[in-house]
Amino acid sequence: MRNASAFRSLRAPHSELDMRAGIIGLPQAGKTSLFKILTHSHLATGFGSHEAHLGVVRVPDRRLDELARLFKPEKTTHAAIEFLDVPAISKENLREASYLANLRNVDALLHVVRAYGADPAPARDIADIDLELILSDLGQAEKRIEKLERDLRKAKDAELEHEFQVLGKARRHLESEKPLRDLELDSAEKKRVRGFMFLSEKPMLYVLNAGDEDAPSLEQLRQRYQLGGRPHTEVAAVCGQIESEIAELPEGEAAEYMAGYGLKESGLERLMGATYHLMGFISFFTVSEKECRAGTLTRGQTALEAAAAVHTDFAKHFIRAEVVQWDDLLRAGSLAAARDRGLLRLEGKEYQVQDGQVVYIRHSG
Ligand SMILES: Nc1nc2c(ncn2[C@@H]2O[C@H](COP(=O)(O)OP(=O)(O)OP(=O)(O)O)[C@@H](O)[C@H]2O)c(=O)[nH]1
Ligand SMILES: [Mg+2]
Repeated sequence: MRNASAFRSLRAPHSELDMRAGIIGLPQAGKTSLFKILTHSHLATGFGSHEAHLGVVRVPDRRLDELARLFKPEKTTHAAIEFLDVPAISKENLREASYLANLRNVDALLHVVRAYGADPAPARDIADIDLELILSDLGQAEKRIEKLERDLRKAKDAELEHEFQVLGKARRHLESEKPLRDLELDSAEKKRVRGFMFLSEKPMLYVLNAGDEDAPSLEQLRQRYQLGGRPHTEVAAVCGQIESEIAELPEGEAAEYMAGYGLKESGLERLMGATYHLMGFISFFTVSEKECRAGTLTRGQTALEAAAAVHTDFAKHFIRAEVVQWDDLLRAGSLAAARDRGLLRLEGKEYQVQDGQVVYIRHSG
């Protein structure tokens, strides 16, 4: 855990991150409360803070824990997501180069929306913040377009022409006050746009921060405010106040409090589920006496990509992948036993890894 000025560039303390996410929202929406729920850190909330916070969260996974009980490895490594809590979004902040740079560097945004207290208006708050992101992107796109126009007047260049054409599309979309995350592009165009790290292009998790009275019915908030159905977005809810306090308690006490409030799972588990769903992430596992580890892929990624995620050499010298569903392996008791029972399947480079599979890479390296 580190504190850092919001206006300095924050760098990841760990190189092995599965994802980076930025927490944004209006003043007092509950951003720091959410950060505490995620990172179990002890921070003061409610001071109109000008500090940014950076924390790495180990993604809880019962499947990995059970595999680790079987293999008793020296090391168990959960997936890791870095969260960045920045001061409230405002026109001023969005003009700060370092504030922008921090947000541009994340893979997804979590927008904390006030759904507690008097007259909550999540749809309005979401529209306001989305508009700020859109205007910031528009400024950025226009600046680049002007430069491209100057350069293209001097010399023709196919690459620059393509960039010019894609940015024109993006600008028209932004001018109609729509976020880039719902602009349809082909894969070459998408790659171009991604290079600019536009804020409104990032997948977005809307996190409704509800009052205590909504604790037993958090799943219903999404319907109440009708926030579903937007492309590349997902909706989750927390009770910021109580859940950030519960996050500071020892595990046994936490369970008791959660039950008392009618909370069915921890805020961390709920938010991780929504984040994985938003990103289209699946988990695969690698197991040995040395290390049991959760790896992250997006749905549709292959055995070769899993190998590369474990070790670049494994991908280079890839022969075959042996795959087995985590609970089949657990019941068999060992990889050898699973192999004997025909539970291990031999797959090639192009095989699409499924959520919950243990992947054993055979390589010639
Ligand atoms: N009643 C109620 N108050 C809340 C809830 N969540 C947050 N608050 C209030 O809002 C204050 C701010 O919460 P924070 O998590 O610090 O909000 P923030 O978005 O980080 O605020 P800034 O960083 O100042 O923009 C808290 O101290 C609470 O007083 C909630 O669920 N219920
Ligand atoms: Mg804060």
